[in-house]
Order: sequence, then structure tokens, then C-alpha cells
Amino acid sequence: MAENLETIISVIAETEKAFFYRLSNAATRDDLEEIRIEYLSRKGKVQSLFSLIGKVDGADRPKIGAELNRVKKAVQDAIDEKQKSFQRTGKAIEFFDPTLPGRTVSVGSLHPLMQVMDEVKQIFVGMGFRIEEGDEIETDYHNFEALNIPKHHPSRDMQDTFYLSDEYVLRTHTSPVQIHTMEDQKPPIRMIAPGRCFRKDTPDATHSPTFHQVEGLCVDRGVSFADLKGVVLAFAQKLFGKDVKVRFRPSFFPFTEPSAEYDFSCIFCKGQGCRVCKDTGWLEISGAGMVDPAVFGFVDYNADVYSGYAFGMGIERIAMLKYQVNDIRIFYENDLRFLKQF
Ligand code: 2NL
Repeated sequence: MAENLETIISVIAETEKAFFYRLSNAATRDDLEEIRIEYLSRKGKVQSLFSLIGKVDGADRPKIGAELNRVKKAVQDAIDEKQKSFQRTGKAIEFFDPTLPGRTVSVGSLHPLMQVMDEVKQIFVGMGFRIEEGDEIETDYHNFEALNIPKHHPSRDMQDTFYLSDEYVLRTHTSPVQIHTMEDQKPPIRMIAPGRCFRKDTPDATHSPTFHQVEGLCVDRGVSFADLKGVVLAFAQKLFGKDVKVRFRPSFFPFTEPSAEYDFSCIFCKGQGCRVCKDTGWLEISGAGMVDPAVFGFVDYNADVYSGYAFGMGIERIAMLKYQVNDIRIFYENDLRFLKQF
């Protein structure tokens, strides 16, 4: 029974098309050999097409025969060609133009906040401070209670802190890391706690609900406020240059007594007064003080024997000064036009 000529021609065409598709995906010599066997071996796909000759009318046989011979040769030639290209290049690359420019590898970089963080860490490590890290989820006890922050203190309000439950909060500062460290280690302690913190602030130019801090703590016999001033000055000058001055103003924190805010002389006008320092000559950096004896009580340190200083700083604030960025939100927008500058 003679089959439809059209059908047989289309079967041949489909086989040829499938072959060239398979060949275009051959990436290795093994792929190629597999395809060769599949199509050209004695029981391969091309050879089996020849049995179709017997199914057409005698008059059409020469036409089908010629077509099959053409396909067989096309398949053989294509395989030979590809084999040669493997021999030339060792790979399935048909063509290589050495004059084309290379493909640029795009190299990422650390986020500017992490660059500043690293610089701050390096300065303190250079002064003998160890880096301690903690969890972003803390107990209410470590984040507030042990820092002498009483129940009625506004920073404990639901408005200001992300509560996960009655017991757990997203840490609002890295101070709980210092509490854990003092719970685990005896003096002398000289450490910094870098890390991400969270407060329920509405974002604006100077507030972000996620921000970064480095806090420092030094506890030993005979540690004084003079040691604090020396360390903060050395830090300021290593970060912003030898001519930076530091000043301390009285302040209050529940976890330090006495407490202070510290300022750096303006790095833009060298203290002469400019727009950035609002003509004061000073840039507010952060707070510091002598560890409150009540805090030592919580971690079972004898406050009659040991004293210590602690300080904090906001990484965003320092990065904004260093890179002259006037809106904190740009650090969190993942805008490559900004990030690619670092
Ligand atoms: C600020 C102020 C400060 C501390 C952080 C601290 C930690 C312990 C004990 C006592 Cl465990 N103090 N940390 C002390 C003074 C200031 O940060 O303005 N931060 C942004």
C-alpha cells in the first residue's frame, strides 16, 4: 500500500530539522559522537528513512531516493564540519575573533556602610579592642533591663521598639552584646560590638528603622574618663585626620554615669563654621560615659573594684559625614547609581 508522498517528504524534513537542532546543541565531542550514532549508524534515523522508499509508488521512488541521499550527505557533512571545529578549538566554538573586546567581569564592592564599619573596626582592633558579635533578636532583659533602663523608660515603648513577643525584641542598640560579654568573661574587657540595630522610627533624612552601631566597652581596675577621652580622640584622628579635635558635653544615659555627648571638630571647615556644622565648628557624633555601677550589678562585677567606660556611635552618621551624603535613606534604596560610586 502506497503511503502519501507528502507525508513521507515531511517525515524526512522533520528528521533533518531535528538533526540540525540536536547538532546545534552539541557542546562536546561525546555529544557529537552520540548524535552521529543516532543518525548515521546502520540502524540510525537516516538509514531507517530509506525503508520508506518501498512504501511509495514506483514512479515516486527516484524522487524520494534523491531526497534521502541529499539528507544523508547533509547530515554527514554537518557532522564532519563540527568535528573539524572541535579539532581546531578543542571546544564547540565555531568561530573566535581575537580582536573583539573581552567580556567585562562586573566586580561588586562592599556597601559603603560596611566599608565604614570595617574601617572603624580596624581602628579599634589596632588599639587592642576585640570584636564581639551578638544576635539581632535579644531578650528584653539584655536590651533594656540589664542596661538600667527602667520599665517606664520611653525607649521601651511599643512606639519605639519592635517587640517580637513580651520577652524578645529586635535589639535597639548593640549594648546587649556588651552585657553578654560581661556575663561570659571577667575583666579586663576591651571590646567593640558592631552591628545592625532596629528602632520603630519613621524614615526621614536622618532616621532609618534599620541602622548600624559600633559600641565600645573597656572595663578594668582604674579605668577613668581620661582613658575614654584618649581613646575617642585617637579614634577621631585615625578616622578623619590628625587635626580633628574632640569635645565632650554633659548628657544622660541610664547605663552611664557620668554621661556625655561627644563632638568632632568640623572636618569640612576645620572648626571655622560652615553650613554642615551649622556655624558651630562642631559635628555631633554620639554618646559615651562611665559604666553605671547598676549595670555592673546586673552582670555581677564588683563596682568597688572595677570601673569602665563605654561609648556608642552610629555608622550611618559617620558615613554621611565621610561621603557627604545628606539623606540616610540613600544607603537603603539599593540604587546602583549611588552604590557604584563606592
Ligand atoms: C548613643 C550612646 C552609648 C553606651 C552607648 C554602654 C553599654 C554598656 C554599658 C554602658 Cl553595656 N554603656 N553603651 C554608653 C554610652 C553611650 O551610646 O548615643 N548611641 C547612638
